[in-house]
Amino acid sequence: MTSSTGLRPAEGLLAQLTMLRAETDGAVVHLRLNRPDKRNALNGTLVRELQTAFANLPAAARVAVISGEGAHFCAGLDLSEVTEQSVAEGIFHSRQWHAAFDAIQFGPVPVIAVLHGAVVGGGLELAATAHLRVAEAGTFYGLPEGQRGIFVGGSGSARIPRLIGVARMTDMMLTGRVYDAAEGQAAGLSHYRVDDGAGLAKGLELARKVAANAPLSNYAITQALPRIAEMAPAEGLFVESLMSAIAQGDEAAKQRVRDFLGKRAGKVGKAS
Ligand code: 1HE
Repeated sequence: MTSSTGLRPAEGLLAQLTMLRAETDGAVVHLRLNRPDKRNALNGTLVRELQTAFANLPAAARVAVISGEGAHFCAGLDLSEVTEQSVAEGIFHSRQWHAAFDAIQFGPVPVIAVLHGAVVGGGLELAATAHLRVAEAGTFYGLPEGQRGIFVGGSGSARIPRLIGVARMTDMMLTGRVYDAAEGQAAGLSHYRVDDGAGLAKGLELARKVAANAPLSNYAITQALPRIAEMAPAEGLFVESLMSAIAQGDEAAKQRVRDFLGKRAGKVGKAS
């Protein structure tokens, strides 16, 4: 049955996931963390299901949206899983998160995270894998690893400083400082801030816009751009030239340029 969001339950492998609820309209796939009784804390099953979902998106998928069921986006690492872990198990556990989170950031489609309530610890690490973040007014961000006697292990040390800088992340981890939605937005944690309850609608609105772009252009933006930004300028600019020629050579790009020149496409800042 199609819901008010225009999405219907996904079929196939995505329908078999137990801690993620998947729905789709074809181009947009919405994955909702579905463990609200534990505030969507990320246990091994949920992390593996995220990896499975992103490795098995339907061929028609053009963009994915991640959100959380219940009062919070995600309470981070399921702390009940770490108390008896050996050092070696801790390393393998962290590497499993890296594999799953890489599958999100470096998967085939742009990803939009819709945030509300707690976005803490591994929940913030998960949010940082997305290419766009929408935060509801009641969102709050924390990195309580310092207080828990642990360290980020879900790629937060690589991804979060690229959003807010090492200095802010150091403060959040050392002092347990919590950012509210407005502070998070100012620091660079979210791209869009909306009223409570309006996050998914905004996320889906953005998703449908992004899905209307040429797929190769979206791929270049989400996969080439962040890599080029990590390169020395000379190497980066060479890759930029290759990527831009590849994207431009695609028939979808040629058609879009012809549409603009033929006055059949919208102008910047105006609806088409
Ligand atoms: C959990 C977890 C969890 C809740 N692991 N079980 N993350 C944290 O340090 C965050 C810890 N959680 C919290 O601070 C709060 O739960 C929240 C602010 C997120 C939400 O508060 P609230 O009042 O809505 O819920 P609650 O009553 O605290 O929790 C409801 C249940 O979820 C409760 O279980 P119950 O059996 O007593 O009902 C909680 O124990 C459970 N729960 N959060 C396990 N995180 C790869 S490295 C990543 C490192 C980290 O992520 S460190 C940060 C961990």
